[in-house]
Amino acid sequence: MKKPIKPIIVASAILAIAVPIIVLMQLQAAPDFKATLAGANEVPPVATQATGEATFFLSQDGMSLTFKLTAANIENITQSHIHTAATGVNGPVVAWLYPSAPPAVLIPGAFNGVLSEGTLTADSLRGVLAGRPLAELIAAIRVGNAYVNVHTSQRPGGEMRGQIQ
Ligand SMILES: [Cu+2]
Repeated sequence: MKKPIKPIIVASAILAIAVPIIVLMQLQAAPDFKATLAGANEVPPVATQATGEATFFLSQDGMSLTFKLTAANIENITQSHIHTAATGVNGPVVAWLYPSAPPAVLIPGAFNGVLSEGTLTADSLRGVLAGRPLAELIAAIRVGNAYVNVHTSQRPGGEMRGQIQ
């Protein structure tokens, strides 16, 4: 006759499985904001195979914005920024994503992968947001008034763009 399984063992086994899953879920939490980049989103639209994605995680205290920017099927990247403007409108640069500060730095030839990773703070803000709190950029993002774009040597005005949402 089998011994009954002790409840404490069952509880331990459940915890042993559940805790790592919960930790993993937190590590892979959905980003607070995301931008999907394509040539069609540029103003005017650009015919290109290039695609990209930017993800943003806002810190608990709202003082820093961690980002990761990937790009694919693109050539001769020179720079990437956050600009402020609504969909369909071009606006000024307010933060640099690649490189982290001017001047632009050409990556010759094809590029596929992580273009840039970093953390933006109030000190990262430029142009119309220079000297302003990070909360002003976050407010612009929340109302759909900010976008990421990637510039190339063949498309200096921007080869692909995505509104941050
Ligand atoms: Cu730009």
